[in-house]
Amino acid sequence: MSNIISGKELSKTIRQEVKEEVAKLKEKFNKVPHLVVIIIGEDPASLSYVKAKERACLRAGMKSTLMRKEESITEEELLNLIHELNNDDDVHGILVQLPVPGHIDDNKVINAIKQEKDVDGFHPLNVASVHLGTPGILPATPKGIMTMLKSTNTEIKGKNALVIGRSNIVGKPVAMLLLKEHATVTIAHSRTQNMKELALQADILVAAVGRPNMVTADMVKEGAIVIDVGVNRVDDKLVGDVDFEAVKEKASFITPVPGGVGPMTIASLLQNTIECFLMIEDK
Ligand code: L34
Repeated sequence: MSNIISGKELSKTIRQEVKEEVAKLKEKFNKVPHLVVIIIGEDPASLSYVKAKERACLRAGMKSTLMRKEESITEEELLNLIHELNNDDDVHGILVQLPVPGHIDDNKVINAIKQEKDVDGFHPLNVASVHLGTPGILPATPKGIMTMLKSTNTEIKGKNALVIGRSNIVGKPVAMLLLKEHATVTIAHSRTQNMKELALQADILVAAVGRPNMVTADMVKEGAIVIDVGVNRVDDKLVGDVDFEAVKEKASFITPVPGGVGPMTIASLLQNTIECFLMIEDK
C-alpha cells in the first residue's frame, strides 16, 4: 500500500513560500517579478494550463501577462514579439506555451528568448547547465518531480531509476537530475525491447510517455516510487501513464493524475520566475 505524493498539497506549500519571497522582493526592489506567457491558438488544454499559470502568479503577488495570439501569427511576428519582451525592463520571464503551430519552428522560438528570461529552462545554455550539473534554470516539470521525490525523504543515491520517455522537456532532463543525485539511470522509450524487465528493477520509475495505462502493476517492483508525468484525456477524463489503482498497491509512493506533477510544474515555474527576476534585478 502506498503513500500518495500530493502535488496539489506540496505545490500549495511552495506557492506560499514564493508569495512570502515576492513580498520581500517588493520591499527590496520596489517591484515584483513579471511573467509573460504567450499562447498561440485555441487548444483548450493548453489554454487551461496557461490560465492556471496566470492565476498562480497573481496569487503569489507577481505580475502576469497572458498574450493570446492567433494561429495565423507568423514566425517572424512571434520572434519580433520575443525580441521586444527581451528588451523590456519590466519583463522578467518569457514563456511560449508549447506546442506551437507547425509553421513555426519551436527551436527558433526557444533560442530567441534571452537566457535570463528563460523561465522554462529550455534555452540551450540552460539545457547545458542541466547536463553539466552547473547552476541554471531547471525546466519546470523535472524540477517539480525532483521536489516531489525529495519530499518522500527517501534516498536517491545508488537507487535504480528508470525514466520512460526521452523528450527534451521531461525525459532527458529528469534523467540528468536523477544522475546528479547519484541514481543509476536508464532511459527507456518506444523502441525499448525489454521494458518490463527494466521496469521491474526500478526503485524509482518516472513515466513520461503520454499513453494511458502504459505502466501496469506487473511492471512495478514492490516498494518502488512511481512518478506519473502523463496528462492524457480519455473520454473527457484526465488520466496519467500509470494504472494508478493497481500500481498504488505495489508502490511505496505514487503521484496521482490530476493533482500530481501538473501542479508542481506550475509551482516550479513560479520559483523559476523569482530566479530570473534576481538574475536581472540583483546584479
Ligand atoms: N513552454 N510549454 C511550455 N512550458 C511548459 O511547462 C509546458 N507544459 C507542458 C505543455 N507545454 C508547455 C505545461 O505547462 C505540460 N504542462 C502542464 C502544466 C500544468 C498542468 C498540466 C500540464 C496541470 O496543472 N495539470 C492539472 C490538471 C489540469 C486539467 O484538469 O486540465 C493536474 O492536476 O495535473
